[in-house]
Amino acid sequence: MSDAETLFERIIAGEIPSDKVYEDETTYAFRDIHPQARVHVLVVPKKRYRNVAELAAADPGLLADVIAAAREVAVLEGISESGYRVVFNTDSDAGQTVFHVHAHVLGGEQLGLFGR
Ligand code: IU
Repeated sequence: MSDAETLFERIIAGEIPSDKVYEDETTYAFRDIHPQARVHVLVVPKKRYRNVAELAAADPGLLADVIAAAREVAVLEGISESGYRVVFNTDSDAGQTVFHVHAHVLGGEQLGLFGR
């Protein structure tokens, strides 16, 4: 297991500092260190799965917790009315770099279109 694979577990454990936005029993949310929008928060389930596909197959209830936490983040960040995007980069072509599933919550400005 590489450092990148254990990084979010260490953030959740408080071993690496993070700018926490929200936490509950099953999820932890913190600001992305390289924000791609005015609001860019990562929501991570405390239990580790490699990507959203594995999470959905193994524990759909925990996936629902992640989506609900993303909604809480949007409310806390004041973007629940203006709108926001929830993204799960999944494996190579999507550019996933940290293999502990996480939802990107993006908003606070007009976002560009998807694609290349
Ligand atoms: P990705 O979906 O796996 O590509 O997203 C990983 C994100 O984790 C990416 O946006 C990084 O900026 C972010 N990140 C972070 O917030 N803190 C870190 O220490 C590291 C990556 I490494």
